[in-house]
Amino acid sequence: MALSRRAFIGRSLVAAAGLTVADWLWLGQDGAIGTAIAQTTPSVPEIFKVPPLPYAYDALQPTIDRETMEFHHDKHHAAYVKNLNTAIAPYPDLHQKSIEELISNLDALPADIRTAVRNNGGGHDNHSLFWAGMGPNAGGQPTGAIGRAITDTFGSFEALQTAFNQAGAKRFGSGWAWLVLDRQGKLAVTSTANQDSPRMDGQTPLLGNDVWEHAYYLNYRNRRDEYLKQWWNVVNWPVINQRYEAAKA
Ligand code: MN3
Repeated sequence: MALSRRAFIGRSLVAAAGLTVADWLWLGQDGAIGTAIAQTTPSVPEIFKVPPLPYAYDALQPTIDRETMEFHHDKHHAAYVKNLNTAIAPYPDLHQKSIEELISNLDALPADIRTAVRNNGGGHDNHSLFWAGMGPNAGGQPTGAIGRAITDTFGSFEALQTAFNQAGAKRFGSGWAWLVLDRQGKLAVTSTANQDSPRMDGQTPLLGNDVWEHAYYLNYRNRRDEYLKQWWNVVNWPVINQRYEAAKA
């Protein structure tokens, strides 16, 4: 018995939407399927996940307000992860790779997903570093090996702050300010556009500040300079020091 036209179209749409047959049967009447597809997000495999914040949404107040943290972590970061997973879903060979491996060698990726991984893989890695590199009751002077390296390289912590804040302020449009370990194993201040990662240039990111407007606009409005200045109050130096020692090892 041949499938009716309705059944054929219905099954095709069910497959396209990632619905199960049971979902489709439950939908019932003609016409309901289109509405259901519009309301049902096709399932995206959870290859990468958004790491939970290691502190409460309001823990960084008054430097970063609760609402900014909620939207930034739960909406912005989640979108990068979902888009990254969607991009690599058709390529099982990529599913076991770390995010560092994926974005450190973009040329090795299939050409049709290179831009998506650059933007969304970069976004995932940058934000994961960002959350973990901040904390409540933080800030102050950098300690340990990173503290000594900062003094040796820049002359003082204040000189690093000045260079870093300038990098963030001068970044036109959206991007990041960074303290990195460069290819020669030396500390350096850089800036990247959009969600590009220092890893894409063979550098290791140690400390990054997000200067996209979504990171500060609710609280600081257009005053990016003020955000950059205040942000040092939430830098978690013990974590940054661990990254430095791991990168040097
Ligand atoms: Mn952001």
